[in-house]
Amino acid sequence: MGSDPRERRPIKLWEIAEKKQSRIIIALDVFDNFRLNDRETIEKYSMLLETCRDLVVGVKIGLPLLLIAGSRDVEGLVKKFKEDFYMLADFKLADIPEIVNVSLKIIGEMGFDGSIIHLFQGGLQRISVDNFDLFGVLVMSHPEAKLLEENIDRLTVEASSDRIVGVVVGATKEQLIRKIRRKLKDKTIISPGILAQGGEIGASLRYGSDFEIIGRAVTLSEDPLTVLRRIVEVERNVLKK
Ligand code: BMP
Repeated sequence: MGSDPRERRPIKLWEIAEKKQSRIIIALDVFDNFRLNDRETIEKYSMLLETCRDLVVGVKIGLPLLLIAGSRDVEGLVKKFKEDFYMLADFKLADIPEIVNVSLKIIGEMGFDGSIIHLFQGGLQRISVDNFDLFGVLVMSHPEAKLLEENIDRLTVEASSDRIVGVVVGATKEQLIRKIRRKLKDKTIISPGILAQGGEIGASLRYGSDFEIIGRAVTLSEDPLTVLRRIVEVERNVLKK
């Protein structure tokens, strides 16, 4: 696989990135200070996605939104926006292959394009990935994620499976991004931890990551569009160099 984004997997993610000239995946989480009920939270995010249609490539949805809004409303949100965004389920699955397969089937039926799973449990060869993308967690962004880092070489071998299209590597661990980029040349690296966790905008892209995952800096902002425009501008300048 070369450096031409059109050749890279997941195809839909890279096609949207090319079209929008952006590398942002937005994380839709839920926080106490929203002071919204479940339905209002979905409506808030629906409005946010309408507003940032041209700037954001992917949408990452995790357990907090699923648990508060319920699977039916999350499915509605996913299906409403899946033409414009790459929809990524982040339930960090880690179970026996039979249960992972059942979970992935349901996640796929909800309209998601891909899913994040853990790698440490093994059994990837028994996971079915027909028309569905899997991202493996390699390095987490929080400082305490030592067990993963101590086993990075073994997890990287696991991630090299053809069932895995991409890996999560924290934006706060720049040297590890560089190391993993060298080892997993054809995998898409997505990096959370920008701004709210201390990662500098665009820095992970400089070290070899492909997409930056951004949550609170946008979702808790009074002016998300201005924040997103600034991030896209910085990222474009990094990628030009
Ligand atoms: P924020 O930009 O608000 O810190 O959000 C980061 C998002 O990325 C959250 O949804 C979190 O679950 C996710 N994430 C992370 O922060 N670090 C990881 O190592 C893996 C993640 O999925």
